[in-house]
Amino acid sequence: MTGSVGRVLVVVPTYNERENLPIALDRLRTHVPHADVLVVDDGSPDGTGELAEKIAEQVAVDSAHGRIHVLHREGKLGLGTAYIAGFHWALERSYDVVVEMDADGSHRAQDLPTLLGALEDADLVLGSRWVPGGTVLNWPMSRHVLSRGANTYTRIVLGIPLRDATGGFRAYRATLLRDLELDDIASQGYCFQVDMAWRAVRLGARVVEVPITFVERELGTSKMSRAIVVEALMSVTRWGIAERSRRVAGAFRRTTG
Ligand SMILES: Nc1nc2c(ncn2[C@@H]2O[C@H](COP(=O)(O)OP(=O)(O)OP(=O)(O)O)[C@@H](O)[C@H]2O)c(=O)[nH]1
Ligand SMILES: [Mg+2]
Repeated sequence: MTGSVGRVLVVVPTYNERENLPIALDRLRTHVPHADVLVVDDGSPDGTGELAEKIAEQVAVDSAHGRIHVLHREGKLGLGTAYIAGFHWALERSYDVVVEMDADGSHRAQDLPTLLGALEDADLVLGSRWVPGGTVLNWPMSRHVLSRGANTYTRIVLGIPLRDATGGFRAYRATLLRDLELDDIASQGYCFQVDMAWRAVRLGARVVEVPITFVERELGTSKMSRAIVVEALMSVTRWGIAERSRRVAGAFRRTTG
């Protein structure tokens, strides 16, 4: 898409999303018709990758819309590395904006124009469930508590002013992605999202949050495990301790030096 923010690529990672992907792609074409899409599929056993190829071929004849591309990887290598592969793909092809978006219907394509609009005055726009106007549909109380708790913990431990650093619906300026050291990022899942946002804040990037409506998936199964949540909390704690030690060491050097 060439709009006021330039050419847009929406990266959609998939693992066994056969039922959801056609709906997600259709909605993207309705709400952001000129955006290109890259599906990053990890050899989904349910045939999501082949289905994505078929849809890509069908839409290729329609030159008025953006194109759909598919990147196939060997096996389930994780959400974080799927995004990193998608980011490299986008940067190699000189896109101006790269969007992260799940395939399972949780991230609504109709909210994407708002994210892209906000990018005019930002380097990274986070779709946020936990700012005024943001909301989550169809979650049990336990998920609300977990997500809000994890985000409050992250905000305090890392000292960053973000309400929803774990969310995965966001838009990056390519210039910011080029400045982040992508090959250095080993985090997965929610931790990947926090890692990226925190690196952006530390670089002095303009990070803003806009409210979104997050809809719990109705079809297919979740790939997020308890282990990924625990990894995220442990990493945030480790980063927080390291950051505080750095600040204390800096203050000590200033008073003694
Ligand atoms: N390529 C790739 N995609 C993945 C992998 N794990 C998850 N995904 C995709 O990443 C997106 C987010 O995964 P979900 O399982 O929905 O995670 P979640 O949204 O935290 O969990 P739910 O709220 O239960 O849906 C979906 O589009 C998945 O298909 C992976 O290892 N590789
Ligand atoms: Mg999901």
